[in-house]
Amino acid sequence: MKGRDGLIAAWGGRLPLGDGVEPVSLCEGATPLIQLRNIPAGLKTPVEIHVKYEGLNPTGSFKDRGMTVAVTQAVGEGSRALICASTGNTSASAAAYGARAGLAVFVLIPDGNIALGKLAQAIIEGAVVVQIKGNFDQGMELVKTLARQAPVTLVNSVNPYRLQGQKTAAFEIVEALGDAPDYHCLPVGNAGNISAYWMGYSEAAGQPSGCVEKAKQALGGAYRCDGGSFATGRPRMLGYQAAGAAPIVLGRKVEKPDTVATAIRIGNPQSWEMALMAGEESGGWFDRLTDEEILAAQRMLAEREGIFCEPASAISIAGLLKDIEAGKVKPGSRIVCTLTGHGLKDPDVAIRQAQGEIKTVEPELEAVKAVIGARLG
Ligand code: AN7
Repeated sequence: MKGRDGLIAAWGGRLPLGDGVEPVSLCEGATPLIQLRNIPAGLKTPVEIHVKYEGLNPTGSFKDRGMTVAVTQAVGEGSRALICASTGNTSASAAAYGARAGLAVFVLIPDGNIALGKLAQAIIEGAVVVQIKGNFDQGMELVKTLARQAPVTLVNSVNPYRLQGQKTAAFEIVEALGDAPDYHCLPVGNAGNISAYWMGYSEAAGQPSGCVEKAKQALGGAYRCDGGSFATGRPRMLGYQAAGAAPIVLGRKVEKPDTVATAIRIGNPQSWEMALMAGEESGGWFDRLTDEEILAAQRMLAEREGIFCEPASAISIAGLLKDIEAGKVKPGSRIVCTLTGHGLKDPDVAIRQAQGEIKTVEPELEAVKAVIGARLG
């Protein structure tokens, strides 16, 4: 299967790394595109929905796509240390790729607002974890300054190599479907991923985009996308934010962002401008969803399709279903939603959702039979 050896091996000709570079890889990418069956069957509007299950990357999120490219480049530049601010997944990915490359890794995380699985990953992979008594946006400002003053490479998505890696998800989708979908739905936090997908779709279709121009500016002569176009069109990009952390929807920074979807608890997105370009150029839009809507979608996906993603990822399904209901999505469309992170990242939220449903009984046949009878009737 193409991509089994990691995405630099698969897509190197479209990435800003020299020929013959030794990739720092954990065999990321080539994630499944799963067509939903039961959820679309229950809708009044006929649509085809696929999910790009990025939770199956090596550290359980899409961040690995960007990290393999950013860390490979960092090693090539002779860097000895990585730094990032993170709501969790970037830190887990930086810790893993840093360990693989033998680099020191420093991660700044918001105090008390990071999912347990992500914290476990950063710790076991040997990163120096610095909890700041503040939020992600404050951490982001700190690491941007630190990267200018100390010998550390910043691996947040303001590092242009990150988005180059992340754009490969769009390439994989075009390959899997034979062309671009009609709509692509994503959670939006720091807004890097929606920008990266739009770059990828634009390059795949050989069409111009402000996002590609930005990447060319940032990368200079290193920018590369060989091999020509292999799609005829591009999707409308739909970006969803949590109601308590919706700066792009509101058109202003949010000082104290808050949401159960801690991954996207971000009030000042670093790729704000590029995300707006992606929305405008594609004819897409942004919207916000409440925590209740996010959790309902997470649960629906798990119960009806057997797919477990983290809360932030479920917002893409929550937003899509709401927009289908509102008649904003053309009947007969083919849609892709990215499930950005694995459900196991955040066991606390999942278990809280299931509370009251765990039956405790005596270790006796009749007691267990009563539970079975109650469910099957
Ligand atoms: C599961 O890890 O920002 O809009 O520091 O973990 O590209 O930021 C995570 C973001 C969506 C939002 N889904 O993507 C971090 C971090 C999951 C995430 C997003 C994140 P961007």
